[in-house]
Amino acid sequence: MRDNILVIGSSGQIGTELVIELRKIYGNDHVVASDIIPSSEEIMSSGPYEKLDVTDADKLLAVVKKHHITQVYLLAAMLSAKAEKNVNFAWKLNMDSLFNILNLAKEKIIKKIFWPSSIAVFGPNTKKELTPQCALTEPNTVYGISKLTGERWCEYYFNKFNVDVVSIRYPGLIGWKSEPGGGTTDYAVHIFHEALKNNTYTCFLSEKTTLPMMYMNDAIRATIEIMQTKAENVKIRSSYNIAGCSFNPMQIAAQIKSKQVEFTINYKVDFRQEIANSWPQSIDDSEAMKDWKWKAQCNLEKITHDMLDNLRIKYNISK
Ligand code: AKB
Repeated sequence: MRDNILVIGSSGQIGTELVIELRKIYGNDHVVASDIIPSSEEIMSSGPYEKLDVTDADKLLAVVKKHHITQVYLLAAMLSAKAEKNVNFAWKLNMDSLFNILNLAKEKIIKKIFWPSSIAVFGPNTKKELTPQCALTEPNTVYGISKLTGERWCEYYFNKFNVDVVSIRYPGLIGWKSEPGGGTTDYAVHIFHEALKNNTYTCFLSEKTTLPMMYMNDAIRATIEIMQTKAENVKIRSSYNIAGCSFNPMQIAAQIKSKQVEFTINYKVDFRQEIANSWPQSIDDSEAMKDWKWKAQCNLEKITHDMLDNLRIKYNISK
């Protein structure tokens, strides 16, 4: 029997790109997009879409049954910066959504789950450079606490109920097809849009704030690769560290300038600086490399080149 896939959060930064890639692999009719708001034109016109609030367990079950869903990618979540301003709702959304999906697998209604964790599971006392898989996890943000708690529940459901759930700890993600919403790493996407539209950007993190980042192509590939690898290769059922490249606002600005864009960056630090300060600067992803052969391909130079090229087309700006 072919797998039928439900992507929850198809209008978000990852969902917008993941649905299209999954449809190429599994066929348009086998990948159902879902969100509380409509997804991109490309998604809406190329396959099934369901309006779905994942905290509504009854509606979720109805959608899963209607489309004979076997696999779920749960991407709906409130990210770090927004969660700090919406503590109770962020906790409810991030935890209820996960339990609703884990329980579907526990009851054998679905077979496999992808659930994203984040570098936000680490905290201010964690080793900052090449943070290992099993480093100290003492997050001090609502988002980080929800992701760490989610990791523990994923491992628990795997051990106790044999639920086939896999997860990766995403760094900050950069892509041109959609904009991020509510994260601390969002600056690394907005900077490209503003560079091309206004030739200037005011950054909410200080110039030397180094964070782990990843290009969306790598993130989508990692997501699909861990779902497709044999279950016995997945030795870690909480969540895997994965690394792309690390850089700070000053370095990304220098790359943008080196591509002949007239550009100035200013700094106006806000509450997101404290969140960024609590996170690692770079990640050791050797466990993912060993277990399911993960390897990132994009560096800052390639990301900058690709982002500017694609956004120039999007905004109809000539070189
Ligand atoms: C955020 O900034 O909140 C996210 C993340 C690192 O998980 N991009």
